[in-house]
Amino acid sequence: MRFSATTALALALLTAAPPVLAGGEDVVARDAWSRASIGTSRPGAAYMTLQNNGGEPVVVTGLRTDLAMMPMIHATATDEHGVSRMTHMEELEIPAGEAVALAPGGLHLMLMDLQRPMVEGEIFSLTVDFSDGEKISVEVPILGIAARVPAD
Ligand SMILES: [Cu+2]
Repeated sequence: MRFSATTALALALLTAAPPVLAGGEDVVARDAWSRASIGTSRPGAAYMTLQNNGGEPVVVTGLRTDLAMMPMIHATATDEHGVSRMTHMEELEIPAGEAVALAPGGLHLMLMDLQRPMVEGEIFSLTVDFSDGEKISVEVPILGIAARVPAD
């Protein structure tokens, strides 16, 4: 009896103690979505807003998902001839107390090397890594193939 009570208490303490987080806990992802794909030959795209509720800037340094071998952050820019180009961003800073929107026509997550088709109605998990070692896990719903993604 005594042993099991102690064990139960230890387990309760383990599960109840919140990890002390800096960046990861201050940042929340909202409004995540993506679009269904035709097969896997072209990269997928995903969008979300990253809100930094903390008092320090945080920097996104990496993305991980089992859906794609190489998820990355792209920025879309349109030159003076109206030609849109996407550039890879190694890092993305989210200022203290601010939100950065990844949305069609601008910053977005590019899911390079899809491992399976993106099927409407399914949800995939994406882990966002921050420079301070923290991370958040985001559930991204896959919308219809006709969901508007004008710049991609
Ligand atoms: Cu892109």
